[in-house]
Amino acid sequence: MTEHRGGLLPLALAAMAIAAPALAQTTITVQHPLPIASHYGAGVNGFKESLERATNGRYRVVAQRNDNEREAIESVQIGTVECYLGSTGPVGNFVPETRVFDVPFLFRDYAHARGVLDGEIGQQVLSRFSARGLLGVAWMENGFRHLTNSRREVHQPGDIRGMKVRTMENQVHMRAFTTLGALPTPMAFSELVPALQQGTVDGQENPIPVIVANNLNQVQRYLTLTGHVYSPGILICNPDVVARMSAADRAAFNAAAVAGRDANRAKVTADEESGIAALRARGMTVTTEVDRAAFQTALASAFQQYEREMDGALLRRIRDWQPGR
Ligand code: EAX
Repeated sequence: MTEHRGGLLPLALAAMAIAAPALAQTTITVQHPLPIASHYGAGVNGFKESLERATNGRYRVVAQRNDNEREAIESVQIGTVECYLGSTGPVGNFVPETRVFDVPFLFRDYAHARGVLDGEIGQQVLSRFSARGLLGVAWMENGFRHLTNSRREVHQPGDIRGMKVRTMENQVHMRAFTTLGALPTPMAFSELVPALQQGTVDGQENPIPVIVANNLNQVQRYLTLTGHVYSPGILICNPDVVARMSAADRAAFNAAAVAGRDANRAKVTADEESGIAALRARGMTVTTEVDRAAFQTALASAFQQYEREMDGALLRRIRDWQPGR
C-alpha cells in the first residue's frame, strides 16, 4: 500500500469507509449433479459470471456438486439450498406438469425441443412450479438419451427384453422400459456407477454429455444411439431467492439464467459432436443402426396410456410444433 505522509487523504479515506454502507453481498448456492467441466457446470458458470458482473459482485454464485438430483431439489424446496441446475429426471415428482416432456420420441431434434421449451408451452409449464413452493427459472438441457449396457449390442426392441436398465426416478421413463419388456430399476445418479460395477443393473440410459463426463465407458461396453427421449435440464430456485430483489436485480437474475442456458446448450452441442468418437476411442462398441420405428411401434400401448393420463391436446401441440407457428 502506498505510504502517504500526513495530509487530508487518510482522513478522507477513513471518512469514506465509515460513510459508505457496507456493500451487503448475497450468496446464491447452485447445486448441480455432474463435474463442473460438464454441460451443467457450463450452465452454472455462465449464470455466475453474468449475475456477478451485472450486480458488481453484490450477488455471489457458488457452485456445489450434489449427484442426487431429487435430494438437491428437496433442499431447494425447503430453502436450505438456493438453486438447483440439473436434469428434470425427478422433477415430475414435484411438479407433475413437467412429465409431458418426458414422453419418448416426442421431440424430433434439438431445435424442436429448445423451441418448445423456450416458447409459450415451456413458459406455461415453468409457471406451475410456484404452486409447489419452487421457482422454475429457466429450461436448460441434458440432451437426447441413449442406451448403454454390458450384455450385448442392441439394434431393436427385442434386444433389451429382460435387461435390467437403470432409469431415473421418472415414472414416464419407467413405463416405457416396462412396455419394451425391460426391467426398469429407478435410482439416483449417485448410485448408478456402483450398481453398474456390481452388476445390479445391466444398463442405463443417458445423453452423450453425461456418458462422457462420467466415463461410463469404464463400466459399460455397448452404446446404442436410440435417442429414445429428450431430457431437459432446468434451473430451479427457492422463491425467496428473488422475493426481495429489486426490479433491476431481478432483470439481471433472469438475464443470467439465459446466459447460463446458452452456455449449457453450447456445451451439449459440443459434447454431442465429439462425444461419440471419444467413447469409441475409449473402447465402447457404438451401434448407430437402430430401428427407431420399431421402438416407437413397440411403445404404442405406453403412448396410449400417456395420452389418457396427461393432457393429450398438449402432447399433440408439442409433437406438431413448428418454428414460427
Ligand atoms: O442430470 O440421473 C440421470 O441419469 C441424469 O441424466 C444425470 O444425473 C444428469
